[in-house]
Amino acid sequence: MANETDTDLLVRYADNPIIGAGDIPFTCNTVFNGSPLKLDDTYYILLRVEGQHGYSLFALGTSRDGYAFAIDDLPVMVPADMGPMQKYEVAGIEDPRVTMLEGQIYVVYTAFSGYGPVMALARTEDFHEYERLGVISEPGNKDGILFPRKVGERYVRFDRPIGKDVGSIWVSFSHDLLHWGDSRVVISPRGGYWDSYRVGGSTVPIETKYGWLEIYHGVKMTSGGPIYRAGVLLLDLDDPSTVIGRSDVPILAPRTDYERIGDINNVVFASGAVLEPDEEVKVYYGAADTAICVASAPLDRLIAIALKRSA
Ligand code: BMA
Repeated sequence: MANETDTDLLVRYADNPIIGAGDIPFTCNTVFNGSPLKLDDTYYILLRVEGQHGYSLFALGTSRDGYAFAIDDLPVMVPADMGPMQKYEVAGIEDPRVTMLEGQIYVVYTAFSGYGPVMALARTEDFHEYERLGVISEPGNKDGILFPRKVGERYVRFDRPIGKDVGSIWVSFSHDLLHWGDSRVVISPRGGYWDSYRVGGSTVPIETKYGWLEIYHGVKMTSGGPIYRAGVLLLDLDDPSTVIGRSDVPILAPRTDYERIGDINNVVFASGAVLEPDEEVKVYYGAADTAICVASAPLDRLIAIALKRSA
C-alpha cells in the first residue's frame, strides 16, 4: 500500500515534529504556529508557546539549517502587564506573522482578551526587544499578515474577519501601517470542499512572476469537529484582491499521528514559509496545536497546483 502521506504535495520532513514542548527551556503546555524569517544564513522562528496557565506568549528559535532550532531560555514577548495594550492582551498573544518590510522586521499578532481577538502590530530589530505599535483592527479579526512590499502607494495586509459566522480572507490597505481600509474580499469558503467552513491567510505571501503565492488554511466542519488543511492561492501582483488561481485540493492535510492527535486534533496550520535559493519552499506549520513541523515543495509545483495544472 502506498504511504498515505504521499497524497500531499508538501513533503514532510522525516524528523517531524522539529519542536515540541519538551524543547522549550521553560515550562509550558504546547508550542505551535511559528513564523520563520531567514536572514543571511540564519533562520529565526517566532513561536507561539501556550503556558501551563493556558494563555500564549512568544519564544524565539534560531537555526543554521531550518530544522534544528536552539530555543532562547526565556520568552521574548509576553502579554503586556501595563500600558495601552494591557487590556487587549490579558488572554494572551497568539499566532505571530513576521514580515521583513522596507528593511524592518514587523510582527502582526492576535491579541486576546474578553473583547475578542484583535490584530496588533509590533516591530523588532533583534527578535528580543519588541516595540508595540498598537491595535490595528476591531475585534473578530485575526490572521493579519503584512505583505513584504507596498503595492502601488500602499501597504497591504491579509485580514480574516468573521462576518455572519463566515470566515473569508480579505485584503486591506494603509499608508502608515496603523490605519487600514479599502477592504476587499479575496476568497470565501467553498461549499462541499475541504475549505467549506472557514479560510484564513497562513504565510507571508511570496512574490512570483505569476502573482503573490499565498498558502492559506481551510477548515471543514464535521461531526467529529473541525479539520484544518492547507491550500494555495495565486493573487494578482498589482491587485491582490484578484484571484488568479486556487488549489482544488489541499497541499497538506492531517494524516500522521502528530497531526491527528494533540490538544486540538486534526490540525495542520501553516504559519510561515521560507523560499530557499534552489526555489524549494519550506512551510512551517503547527501540528494538532501541539508541535511545530516542516514540509516542503518546489515553488513551481505550488504555482502549478494553484493554477490547476499538473506539475
Ligand atoms: C485557529 C487559531 C489557531 C489554531 C487553529 C486550530 O482559529 O486559533 O491558532 O491553530 O484555530 O485550532
